[in-house]
Amino acid sequence: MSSSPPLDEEEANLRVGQPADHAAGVKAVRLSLTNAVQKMGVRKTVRNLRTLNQHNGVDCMSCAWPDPAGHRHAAEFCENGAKAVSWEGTRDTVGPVFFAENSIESLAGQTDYWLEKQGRLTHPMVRRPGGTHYEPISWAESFALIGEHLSGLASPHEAVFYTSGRASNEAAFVYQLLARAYGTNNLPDCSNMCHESTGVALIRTIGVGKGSVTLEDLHKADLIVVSGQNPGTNHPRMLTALEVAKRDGAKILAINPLPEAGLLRFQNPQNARGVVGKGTGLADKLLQIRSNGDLALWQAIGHLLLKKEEADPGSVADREFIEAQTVGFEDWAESLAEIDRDAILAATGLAWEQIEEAADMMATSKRIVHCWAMGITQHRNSVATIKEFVNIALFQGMIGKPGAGLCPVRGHSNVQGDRSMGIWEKPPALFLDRLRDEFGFEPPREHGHDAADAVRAFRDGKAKVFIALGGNFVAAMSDTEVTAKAMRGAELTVQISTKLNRSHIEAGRTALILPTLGRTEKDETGGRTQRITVEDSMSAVHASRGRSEPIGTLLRSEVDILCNIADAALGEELDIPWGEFAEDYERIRERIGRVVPGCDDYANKINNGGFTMPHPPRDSRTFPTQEGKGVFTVSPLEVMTVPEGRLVLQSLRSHDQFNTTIYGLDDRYRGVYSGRRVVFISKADLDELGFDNGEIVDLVSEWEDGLTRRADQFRLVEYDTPKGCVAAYYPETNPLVPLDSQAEESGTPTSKWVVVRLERR
Ligand SMILES: Nc1nc2c(c(=O)[nH]1)N[C@H]1C(S)=C(S)[C@@H](COP(=O)(O)OP(=O)(O)OC[C@H]3O[C@@H](n4cnc5c(=O)[nH]c(N)nc54)[C@H](O)[C@@H]3O)O[C@H]1N2
Ligand SMILES: Nc1nc2c(c(=O)[nH]1)N[C@H]1C(S)=C(S)[C@@H](COP(=O)(O)OP(=O)(O)OC[C@H]3O[C@@H](n4cnc5c(=O)[nH]c(N)nc54)[C@H](O)[C@@H]3O)O[C@H]1N2
Ligand code: SF4
Ligand SMILES: [Mo]
Repeated sequence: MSSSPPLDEEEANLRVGQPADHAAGVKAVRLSLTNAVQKMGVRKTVRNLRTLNQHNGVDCMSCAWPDPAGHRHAAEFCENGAKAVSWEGTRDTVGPVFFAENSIESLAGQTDYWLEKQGRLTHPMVRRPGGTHYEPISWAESFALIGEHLSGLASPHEAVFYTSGRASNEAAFVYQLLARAYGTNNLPDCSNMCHESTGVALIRTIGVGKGSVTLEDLHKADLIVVSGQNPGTNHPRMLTALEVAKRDGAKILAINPLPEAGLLRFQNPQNARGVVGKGTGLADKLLQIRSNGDLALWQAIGHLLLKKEEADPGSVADREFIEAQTVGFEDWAESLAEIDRDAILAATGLAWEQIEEAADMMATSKRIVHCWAMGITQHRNSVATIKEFVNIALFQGMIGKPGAGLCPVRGHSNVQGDRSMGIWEKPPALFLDRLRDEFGFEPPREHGHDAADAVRAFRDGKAKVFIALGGNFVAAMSDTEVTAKAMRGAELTVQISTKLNRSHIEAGRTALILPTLGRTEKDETGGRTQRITVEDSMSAVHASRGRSEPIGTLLRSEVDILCNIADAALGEELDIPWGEFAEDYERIRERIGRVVPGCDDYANKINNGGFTMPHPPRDSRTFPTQEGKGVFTVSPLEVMTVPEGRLVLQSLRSHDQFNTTIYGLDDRYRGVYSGRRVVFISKADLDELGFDNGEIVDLVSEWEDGLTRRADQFRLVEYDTPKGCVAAYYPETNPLVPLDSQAEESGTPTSKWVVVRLERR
């Protein structure tokens, strides 16, 4: 990056106190409301929050946690939902005057926090080759410019179409249609950096890349495993579901290197007991595992469960299910007959008794839901780890029965919907066939670039045009310096955005910023009040309609922008009615109904209140895998080690951020205030490496390419984390994650496993 943000100032303000032992409660609600009123004013706050997550209201655009099907509370949202709404609803704007006063070079010196905080983008802006500033440009000229660039490429594969998971189903459907009609499957998305490992593992083992539970199942479970996930911070309303299950006697097994506040105790702001009382103690057992110990842990648990079953046949396994509905059991059982206990203890850092206790909890439970997120998916062997606990779910018959199942907890509010709509660089043949039949053109069949391949393609001059439907690719992607340089080499970058971010600064030679409506804003494209649709983490699909006045008169909806780009790039070439799509999104929903598997009669179902996407393993215990059965798999145990004097860094989130959007600099759950450049480290490591708690260090990452990657000026904070495992916030640590450090099979950057050393300043 051209210059470094004001690190000294941040360090001077940083305060560190005690971590909290519980999440949410009145304080969370009070903070979020104060914050909302400050940003939006009282009237807008009331209007926006009253309809948030209500039937016929606005779907929360923060995380993908589902809403209850029937009765909803008056305040059916959490602190994060309120923050996301007020962040979007701010009255501050950045328009032509701001860009005239702030050169791109000066913006490069600001933090991500500062950039987004400036307000909502209101005008289409362009930076021409060699320009020092963004200047206003008309919409018509913007579309023409994109059309010219796309028409001028030697091959359609020189264009890359990125999507962040906030885009609506309608926008996503139109976008993938545009990319494929143009001739490429270069459709990377934030999923590539997020739950891709989940998709790969689940498609192989159960035939569907999505979770197999509903909210009801969570409520009915008698054991909920929460691994590699921090719900208090990232999916706060999941705590309500855990509380409901606990009230009915469920147990919770948490697996995490950190004792995260929300896993320990929860005060539910929506019931009086939670507000006044001590709240619900959540996790019955916390396994403070070493980073990347999960594969070893699940193999050990598998081994123990197999032994219990052998000693008392029928006590643990669902024999009938295994027999009738699965393949590969014998091989799996054989592979775990003997295990290397020392390797397992080294990998997990746990005591054998702890593993035995966890296995007992599994063995004695009848309805188990397994939840997981980034602590599992962002490792080199993520796919193997997920396959391993799927083995156990198959062994115990925990798929497709009430109160049990697999629950990957998604991040972005519509990331799952975007995939359903065809945002995928590796589209299934069936999807492409149906697209062809509906629109009368032959879509490209060869796979496109995922996120990491896209960076390589720009770095190597093989890609030239980058279009982003939302998101902040440069800051979210690994290897920030490499990614930024690659993007600067693009001929054209187009960012369809609501707020200013790093990707507008580290942009192509010609760079466009196209301001778009947020989800809370009224969309009157084509003179109609339009609705959009989304799919949550549990496959429920429904409509969302914004009600606020848009922050500027020039803003356009994502669908409108994409249809205009398509028109400019493809014109009359194909018989696709882009204009009609933009005028009435119902026309898009009709096409979704005919193209997207599982979405038959989409438009009508949406008009009747929504529906849940079919999921054969969940619905009928049938498995659309190659074998037509649930598939047990065997994965070799690999214990990842770290050279002497080095540490494993995991990069994670605070509750005061949404990915690269930093709402504020506090993380009260971890006791950090007014700053984010901290490294959580164990006392044992401080002692062994000879550093003091509170000392300022630089982080240096080491990778096989021999390049040195640095992130400077972090304060060491003594914390309850396993020895050898340190943690710091993302995106600040993304410069440390090597581009080529990716999960096997899924290609996800290994954001939870980066080998670093600390350097004294
Ligand atoms: N407030 C807020 N909410 C969000 C987001 C946000 O940025 N802020 N982002 C959204 C998005 S896109 C996503 S994907 C989700 C992310 O939701 P999470 O996956 O909960 O997010 P992370 O902060 O990355 O936390 C990962 C957790 O895994 C643990 N962990 C790390 N390594 C390991 C390991 O090797 N094994 C195990 N068992 N655990 C490990 C960490 O200690 C941490 O508790 O949240 C969504 N919601
Ligand atoms: N080191 C490290 N890196 C990670 C992760 C990690 O845990 N560690 N997590 C990864 C994960 S799980 C994810 S999902 C990715 C996230 O990657 P992205 O999805 O690319 O990033 P976001 O920060 O969510 O994008 C924020 C931007 O989206 C734009 N935006 C907000 N709302 C809207 C809208 O309604 N429409 C449009 N068009 N734009 C909008 C705003 O301009 C805002 O600046 O990051 C990944 N990167
Ligand atoms: S849990 Fe997620 S979807 Fe629900 S209100 Fe909170 S941030 Fe929004
Ligand atoms: Mo994510």
